[in-house]
Parts: sequence; C-alpha cells; structure tokens
Amino acid sequence: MNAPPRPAATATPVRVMGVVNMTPDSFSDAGGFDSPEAALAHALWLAAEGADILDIGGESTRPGAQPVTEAEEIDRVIPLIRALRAESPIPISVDTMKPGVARAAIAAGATIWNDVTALRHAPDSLATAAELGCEVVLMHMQGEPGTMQAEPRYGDVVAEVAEFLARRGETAIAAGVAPEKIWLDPGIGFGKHMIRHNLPLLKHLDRIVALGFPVLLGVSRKSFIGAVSDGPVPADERLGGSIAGALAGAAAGVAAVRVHDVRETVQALRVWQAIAAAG
Ligand code: HH2
Repeated sequence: MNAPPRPAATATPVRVMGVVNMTPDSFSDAGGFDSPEAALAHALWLAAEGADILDIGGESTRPGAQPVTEAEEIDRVIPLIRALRAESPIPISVDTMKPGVARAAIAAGATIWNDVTALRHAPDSLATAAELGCEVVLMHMQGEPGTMQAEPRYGDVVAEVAEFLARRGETAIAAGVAPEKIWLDPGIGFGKHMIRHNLPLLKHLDRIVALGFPVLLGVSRKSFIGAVSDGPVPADERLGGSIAGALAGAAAGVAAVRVHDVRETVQALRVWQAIAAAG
C-alpha cells in the first residue's frame, strides 16, 4: 500500500545575494576589475547563474583595508549600478556605510542599503535611510573594521548579537524606517573570534531569525573556514566551507545568503530544499 501523501515542506526558498566588489583590496576576491565593462559582465554572469540580488561594494571592510573617500566610492560603484540597472531587472543592493553613497546608489537604481555598521557610521544615516525609503540591512559588528579582530569580547555572543540587532531594528523604526524594509545580519567575522564567536552564532542562527525580520547571512569565503579546516586556506579555496555555512543558514530559516560563488550555492540550496520537500 502506498503511504499517504505528506504535506510539502514549508521552507521558503533562500535568496542568493551575489557579491560584486569594486575594490582593489577585498579579502575575498582581491576585487578590482580591469574595466567597468568587465565588472558589468561579472554582475550579469552572477545574475545568469541564479543570483536573486546583487550586492555592489566600493570599500573593503577587511582589517587594514585602505579607507575610501565618499567621492571615490561613488566613482567606483555608481557607474556599475547604472549600467546594471539598464541591462537587468535584478534587485541591487549597495554595500556602504556612507549615507551619501547610499543616496547616490538608490538614485541610480539600487533598492537595498546594506550597511555593515547598522546605520551607526554617520549622524544622518538613520534619517537618510528613512528618507530614501529603501530596504536596509542592519549588520552587527563589534568595533570598527580596522581593529575589530584585535580582541573581540562577549559574555554570551548569541544573546548580545540578538539584543543589538533587536535594538537597532527598533531604533531604525523609531527613526522612520518601515519595519517591512528591515533585514538583520549577525555579521559573521565582524569583531568575532574565528571559532569562539562565529561558530555559536552559526549554530544558533534561529535565535536571530526569531526576532521576526528577514535575516541575511554572509559566510562566503570568510577566514574562519580556514581556521575550522586544516589551517589557513586561500580565500578562493573556501567554497566547501562557504556552502556548509549557507546550508546552516537555510536550516535556520535565513531569508538570504551573501555569496561570491553563486552557481554552486544555488545548486546546494536547491538540493537541500528538494530533500526537505521530499515525501
Ligand atoms: N561581509 C562582507 C562585506 N559586507 N555585508 C553584510 N550584510 N554581511 C556580511 O557578512 C558582509 C557584508 C565581507 O566580505 P567581502 O565583501 O567579500 O569582503 P570586503 O569587505 O573585504 O570587500
């Protein structure tokens, strides 16, 4: 006798955000395209590979990266956003902590402001986000990008990150950002000990998801993957660990993962989801 049909799995598909770094010094891909055309081609390639969103950044957050002026950052990202908007309907996010860059990016066609400082970098960040009416990603980071990995300290990392994100969500709403425009991100690798802080956060992502906002997770090519493996591994050899992190996110119910390797992540998520939906 056949078994009765089972209800389909309820897991919503995890969206894939492809990273396009317009930086000469990103830790993850050493960034830098020879020309704007090459950057556009890469972005369109990520879209063709199945990205749901493209995240364009013009300043590396790697400790020791060169600071970039607002004008320079605008020069790096706006031509690409404009060109991409003309070629593709894919949602675009801008990875910046500067309200002036976010403003220019939204005017050029981006719809998401991805801010690793959770709108704390400039006095007018919150008001600008409210005025622009765009989606915002509020990410947790302890300290500043230049020094954040020096000596990160927490009592209970999961509780503290969750508490911070809940408060920043409330603060953004109080400043006029619509609740449905807010995403949260635990900020893996941002002021976190490679093992002692990143791993519990990944294990207990469900507690960030439980805050009720969509969660974005960035694990792709991060250094802790080497630390958990046999030792330092070059950034472009961290695909297996990146996918393991994306699947941990999917299992916990994150809304999206921020990745460099779109095709492989899409495949892994599809298989994971097909298994979850099997009878
Ligand atoms: N990670 C990086 C940059 N931006 N934004 C969010 N919301 N979440 C993340 O985890 C995140 C992020 C670091 O990765 P990458 O862009 O590859 O490196 P760099 O900052 O050196 O350009």
